[in-house]
Amino acid sequence: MKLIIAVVQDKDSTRLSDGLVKADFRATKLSSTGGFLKAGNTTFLIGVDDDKVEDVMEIIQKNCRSRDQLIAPVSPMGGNADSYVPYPVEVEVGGATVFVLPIEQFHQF
Ligand code: 2BA
Repeated sequence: MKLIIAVVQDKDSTRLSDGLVKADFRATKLSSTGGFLKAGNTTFLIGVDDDKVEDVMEIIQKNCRSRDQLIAPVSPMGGNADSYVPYPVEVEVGGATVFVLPIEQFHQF
């Protein structure tokens, strides 16, 4: 068994959940925040049998797309000066960042 952790953009999260439910996969959605943009994103935890990992990858690829995002400079006043970016930055935010981890045990009580 594997645990798939997928960080996706909020805009794609409903479509991805619908795609997973439709294909009979179970998932948990967590609200998360990107460390770089400090913007909300969604993290999916999906537990699946090894032979289903590729099916889940296809669903993720089909439902999540990358977008360019322009980050406007924000004054550090009252905030953390370490994170201040003094000029607009355009970054391409990926459709999904996916980790696949081996699961030692799975229990449901
Ligand atoms: P963020 O950390 O907010 O990053 C958003 C996008 O900003 C990234 O898109 C990347 O294009 C850019 N970026 C991130 N760090 C950067 C840096 N130090 N310098 C320049 N540009 C940078 P993605 O790579 O597609 O990542 C989308 C989101 O996936 C990330 O949001 C983060 O929440 C998660 N993520 C990406 N890589 C990760 C990793 N190795 N471990 C954990 N989470 C990760």
